[in-house]
Amino acid sequence: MNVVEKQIVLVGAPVDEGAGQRGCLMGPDAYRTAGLQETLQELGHSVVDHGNLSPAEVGSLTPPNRILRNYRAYVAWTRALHQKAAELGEGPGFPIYLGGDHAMAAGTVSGQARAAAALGRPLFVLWLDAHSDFHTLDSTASGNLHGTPLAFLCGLPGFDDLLGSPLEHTLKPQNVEILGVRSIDDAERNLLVSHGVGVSDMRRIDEEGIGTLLKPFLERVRAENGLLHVSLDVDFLDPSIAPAVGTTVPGGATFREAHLVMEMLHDSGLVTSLDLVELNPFLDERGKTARLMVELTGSLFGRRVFDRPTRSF
Ligand code: NNH
Ligand code: MN
Ligand code: MN
Ligand code: MN
Repeated sequence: MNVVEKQIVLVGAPVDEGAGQRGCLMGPDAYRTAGLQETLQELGHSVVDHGNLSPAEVGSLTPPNRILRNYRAYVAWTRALHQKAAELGEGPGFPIYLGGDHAMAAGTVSGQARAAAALGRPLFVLWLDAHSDFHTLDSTASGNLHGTPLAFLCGLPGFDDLLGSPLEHTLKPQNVEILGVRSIDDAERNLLVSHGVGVSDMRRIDEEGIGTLLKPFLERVRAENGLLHVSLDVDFLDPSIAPAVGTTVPGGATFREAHLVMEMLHDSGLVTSLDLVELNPFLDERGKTARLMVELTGSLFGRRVFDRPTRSF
């Protein structure tokens, strides 16, 4: 086996306030129950579980828009996760953030970006999702804050409360690739286009193949000596194989497409941190989705059915 042993750190982020439905707070324990740690250890990695994080204490805040739901919790979680990710990102371990809804990525990715900047490396982000999560606090129509983290991370205005000051280490929109998207609100579409975010929707996946789309992005990460954060939203997957998510959208990635992405990411050796987000165990069918997410994570960490020389992408 051509597996490079990694020191994996599990961080539970039971963020429940960003989604429209409750239940994502049970996500970290569902991954533990589905055997995430054991799966990764069987692949030869060392794994430590740091347990679940708590939100930071925050003082009084005035939400900038009355439609926003649980704004204070968004701020509190972002601050706690940012701090943790900034520390882990500079260390030797590979952090896996166990969500929790996608609002958590405001903290995990901004922390990883801060660490990347301290290491003098650019951070790239692969956002595997049915949605683009590129709303500002003004443009969201649902008020569900899990629809906003990527806009915050790319430095769009209006998010200064999240860390108490403007985000210092923003992502370059061209260094973000959203793959698998099939639900974009009009306001988001305009923002994605005007900022130049990389977007590959399901139609392009159908026409060109998911591997063909992923390859040039990985080549760019390598050419620029980048670090790569992967943010995997359960709804990237087709609802038939992954029902445990509050925002299912038909026509998602198949079992094989999702595995190919993870296998290519593994072979690239480029991934340095991972979010597993939006798992809502309350909606699962006998642990099916949690188990699939664990299996996909195993593929990202070197599980292969038949050993063959590692291909580089
Ligand atoms: N765009 C919608 C909103 O802002 C849906 C976001 N929901 C997600 N994102 N699950 O991944 O409400
Ligand atoms: Mn999402
Ligand atoms: Mn700095
Ligand atoms: Mn989504």
